Amino acid sequence: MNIRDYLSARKREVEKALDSFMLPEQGVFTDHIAAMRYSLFVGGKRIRPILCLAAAEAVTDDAATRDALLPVACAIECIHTYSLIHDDLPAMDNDDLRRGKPTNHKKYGEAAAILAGDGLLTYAFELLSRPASALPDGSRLRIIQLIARAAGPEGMVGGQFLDISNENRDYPFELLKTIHKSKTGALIACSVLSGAIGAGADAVQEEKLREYGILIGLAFQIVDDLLDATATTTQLGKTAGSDRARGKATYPAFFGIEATKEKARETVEAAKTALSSFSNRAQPLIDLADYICMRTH
Ligand code: GRG
Repeated sequence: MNIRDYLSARKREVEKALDSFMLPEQGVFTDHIAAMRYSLFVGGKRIRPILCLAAAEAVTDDAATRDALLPVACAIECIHTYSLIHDDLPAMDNDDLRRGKPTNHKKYGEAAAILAGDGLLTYAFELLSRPASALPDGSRLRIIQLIARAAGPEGMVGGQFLDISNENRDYPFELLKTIHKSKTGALIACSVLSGAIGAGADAVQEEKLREYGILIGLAFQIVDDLLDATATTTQLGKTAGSDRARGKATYPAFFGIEATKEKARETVEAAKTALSSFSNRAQPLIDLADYICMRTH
């Protein structure tokens, strides 16, 4: 299956699962649930849940084990969506457009958007902690810890804090790398590692997939920096050029466009090399690394 067909098949699978796991719009909390569902289903490439499932496929061909990871994959997408809702708020990036549609606070108001984000983050952990038949309790607990760490103060939230508190300041490249790895890389890396752990990876497989996840997490953000500097708002579905407007340090600001493209390519090649000992069941992960490098939105 080529990568485009693979991505659309997995996207459909993830969206079906998300719809079945997410609370229905009914009862006394209808309006709150509608705001959560709005951002969850307004679009999105579903890269993180797809990486989680593809990592599991690289480790096992047991379909039941892979299916048991669907709640994990969906929980990660809920956390990602919460981070986008909060990132768009007036106190943060103050954006009007996300996934090509009005941001959550533009549609529902600021207070409802904050709560939609809070609801998605919390609900993700409810989903993760539900007993899943084919996922042993030991790996489930490890996955929950891993995701909490990746999303929390030493991961995405901490990275966002560093990013915001250093706007309009000159800072060393090492700090930019830390921000990229924590703000964006951590959740992507943990999507891969969760899939590996849930599928019963051995220690060597786990280490290789950890390395792959960290590298593609970094590559993803390098490409995001490039797209922000070179693509249009229509292509991106969110405001283009916002990094420069907000005085953010980025790879293109440090190295220029061409050298940044080369760094993205090198990082993706290193990620693919980390998978050299896997069977051809890891092909989707290899293709996903290339897709991350070549993506246009
Ligand atoms: C508010 C706690 C908190 C964290 C925000 C993720 C994040 C941290 C901010 C988003 C800002 C941003 C645009 C970061 C660049 C990388 C990134 C996460 C892009 C969006 O991810 P995609 O491209 O989005 O996977 P879709 O819409 O396809 O899901």
